[in-house]
Amino acid sequence: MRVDIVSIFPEYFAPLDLSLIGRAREQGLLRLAVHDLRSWTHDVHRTVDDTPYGGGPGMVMRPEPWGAALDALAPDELAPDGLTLPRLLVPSPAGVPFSQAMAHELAAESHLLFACGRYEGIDQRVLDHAATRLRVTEVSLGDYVLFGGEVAVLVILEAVTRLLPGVLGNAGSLDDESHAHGLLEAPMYTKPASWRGHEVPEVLRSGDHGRIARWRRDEALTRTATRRADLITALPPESLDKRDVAT
Ligand code: 6GU
Repeated sequence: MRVDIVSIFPEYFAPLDLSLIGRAREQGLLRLAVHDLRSWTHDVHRTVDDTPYGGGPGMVMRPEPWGAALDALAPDELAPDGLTLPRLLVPSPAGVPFSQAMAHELAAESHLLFACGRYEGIDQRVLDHAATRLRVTEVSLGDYVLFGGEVAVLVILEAVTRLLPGVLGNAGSLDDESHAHGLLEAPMYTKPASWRGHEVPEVLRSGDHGRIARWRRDEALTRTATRRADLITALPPESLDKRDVAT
């Protein structure tokens, strides 16, 4: 997968050299480049923002540097099949909610482009123009406001990279995790069996794989019901087994 990030703070992305994302890059599973938006400015002050039309507080990112950046990173040449248009992602608290389902969708793309806005956002015409030749998605991490899109891109890229084939050693760990089946994951334990007066639940030490699976499923259901009732409501009824609904 190819990933390009455009930001006025390229230094934010230093952590992408580390850990599993760093290794995915070394292995060539992820071809990632970070670009400074100001390299597409031409004035002596390298200006990227201006006051909003219509008034109001704050500044808005001017369209010209963004237009030049997107022209350079997603040239107009369409693949013959027309299916490999790059996907432009614009982090914004006004976007559609990011989710594990979207992470899977993005992990199947061949080219992701991230446009990090700051201030009150990017001039809307940048997105409107980009939409004439790219697939554009404004995406939000949740109902709170960050200074800019940089941290959101780190989050989204981490969620996507771990789904790329070859990145996780044990692909089985993708199967059980929170959100994989629309439920939160059951609690996990390791040695020692007793620690500061807290015991590992007996069932997990029983060796009875049927009982263990049942216990984990019940814990996942209870956790999800208490912490995220919205996820229970969204479960397809056929995903519940007989013992899930037994009284
Ligand atoms: Cl994706 N960007 C910004 N700037 N703020 C956010 C967000 C994204 N998601 C939640 N708040």
